[in-house]
Amino acid sequence: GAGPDNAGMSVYMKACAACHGAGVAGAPRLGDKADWGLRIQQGMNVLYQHAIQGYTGKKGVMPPKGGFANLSDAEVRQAVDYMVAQGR
Ligand code: HEB
Repeated sequence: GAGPDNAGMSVYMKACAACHGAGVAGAPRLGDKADWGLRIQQGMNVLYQHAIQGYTGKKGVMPPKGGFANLSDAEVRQAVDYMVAQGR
């Protein structure tokens, strides 16, 4: 049914899966608990900020909003929620 999880999944599929599906360019793969564990420990606010504003980490570059500047901050947060739920 409709809900935040599905909204997050659809944003993920559109804007994030190209890198996070296969782990392209150092991106943590969806569902890879080993890679997500320490990231999740940073807290959701850091993950949201990194996804919305972008950042350079040890493994590569996360572009702001995955390069989809048309996404709202709320949409990006929903995608992060979806990714974190798969990474726990
Ligand atoms: Fe990304 C990382 C989200 C898209 C690449 N990302 C990341 C993270 C998150 C995200 C949450 C983690 C952070 C931390 O750890 O702090 N993404 C996301 C989302 C999306 C995305 C939500 C959709 C919007 N990405 C993307 C893309 C790409 C990427 C498209 C490619 C181009 N990322 C990335 C990388 C990383 C990330 C490479 C890692 C960095 C380091 O080094 O850490």
